[in-house]
Amino acid sequence: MNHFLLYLLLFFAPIVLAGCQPEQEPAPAESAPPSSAGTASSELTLADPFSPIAPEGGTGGLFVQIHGGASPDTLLGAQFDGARRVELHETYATDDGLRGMRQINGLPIPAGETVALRPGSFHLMLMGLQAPLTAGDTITVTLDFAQAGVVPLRVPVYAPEDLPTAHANH
Ligand SMILES: [Cu+2]
Repeated sequence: MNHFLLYLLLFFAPIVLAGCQPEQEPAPAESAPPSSAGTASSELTLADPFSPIAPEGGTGGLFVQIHGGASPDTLLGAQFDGARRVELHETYATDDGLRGMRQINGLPIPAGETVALRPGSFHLMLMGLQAPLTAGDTITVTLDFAQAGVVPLRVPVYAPEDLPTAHANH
């Protein structure tokens, strides 16, 4: 049932980027391949991460924007010490107009493009939380990329009304 709350959040929160950005340095990729194209940033970067609050034993969500570097990469998954496991998910529309979500093994990050993990789309799920995710906390996770390797990321935790995707008048 904790998952049900996240379900509501994922599927009914409007996808709007608020003006308030969490203070967050984009984590540089540790071993980005050398750039031959010389366009834009050569390294993959992460921006605007956030997680909604979630109870102990429940399931949390993790959202972030991934800006591709000079070479294509693939997000393979993530690790979080405070969860039993982390899964990479996508949402999809069923034949009868409903939406579901399912695990995927990798998410391509094309060179120079931004791929958003956001409610209602791709996301990471923190399953079996050993402690609650509390508003105001910051958790540290690591994202695993096929090329960039392990990239640490600090993620602020928000109450539903403070989420970057929060509805203004609900
Ligand atoms: Cu999911």
